[in-house]
Amino acid sequence: MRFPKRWVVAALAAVLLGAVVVLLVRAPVPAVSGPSTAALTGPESAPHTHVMTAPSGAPVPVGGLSATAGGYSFVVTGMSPFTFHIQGPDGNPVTRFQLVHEKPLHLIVVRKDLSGYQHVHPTMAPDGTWTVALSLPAPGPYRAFADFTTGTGTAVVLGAELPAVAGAAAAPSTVDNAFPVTHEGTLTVGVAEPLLFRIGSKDPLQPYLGAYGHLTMLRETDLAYLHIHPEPALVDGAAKFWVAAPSTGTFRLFLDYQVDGKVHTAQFTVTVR
Ligand SMILES: [Cu+2]
Repeated sequence: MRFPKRWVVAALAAVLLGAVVVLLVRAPVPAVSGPSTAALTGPESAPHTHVMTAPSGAPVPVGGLSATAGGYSFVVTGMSPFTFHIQGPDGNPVTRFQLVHEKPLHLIVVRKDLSGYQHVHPTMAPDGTWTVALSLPAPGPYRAFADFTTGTGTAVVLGAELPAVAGAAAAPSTVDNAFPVTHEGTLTVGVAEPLLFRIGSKDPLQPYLGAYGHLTMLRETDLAYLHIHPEPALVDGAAKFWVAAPSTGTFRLFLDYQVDGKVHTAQFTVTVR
């Protein structure tokens, strides 16, 4: 019995599509306790999984585009030192946060031109006021991202614009390019693709804040924010991330990692077509 050729082609395509779907569904899921890639609508107990299982071309959520989202607001109250609080849906400062990657809140600061990246961990007073020393030399402005999970399990990323501080010391960036870092992989819109980072040091990568790397991805045009963690084990010595690009365009990637007890940051520019 002979089938028309186009039936055979269609059947083959269906089998291949099935295989792709199986591969996507089987893609390893990184630590589900990581900071969210931007869940801004309602409770989100399993950040990252929406990205990992996103069907081809599905929208990838980003965060940090506004200071208010999901009922939470990033309220800046001072610049020297930098102080702020997170206002909750009830109008009061939030005082309960979950530890995510060993910290209750991760603060990323970068100048609007994507230079001067800093990743710091402020401390919170009992009334919900967060404080950290930030050096923000002119010219600004800067953008600050507060990445946290509330005590009730809502993962949120809020972004606020900060002015430069008159007289602030130069060179605050934590990007040190201490070792050559190479990356392999091609990013695709809406599809989680592997991205491997290899550190050119004689010592191996060590866990830092519970992961073999912390990848912050910022879109050049509007500073849309994604934060991603790798697979829990190294792959042939490399940190393996699964990254779904939210759109085409140019992105700046900042990789925080630890070698020989010291934290370093490498940066990359990636174009998604
Ligand atoms: Cu952090």
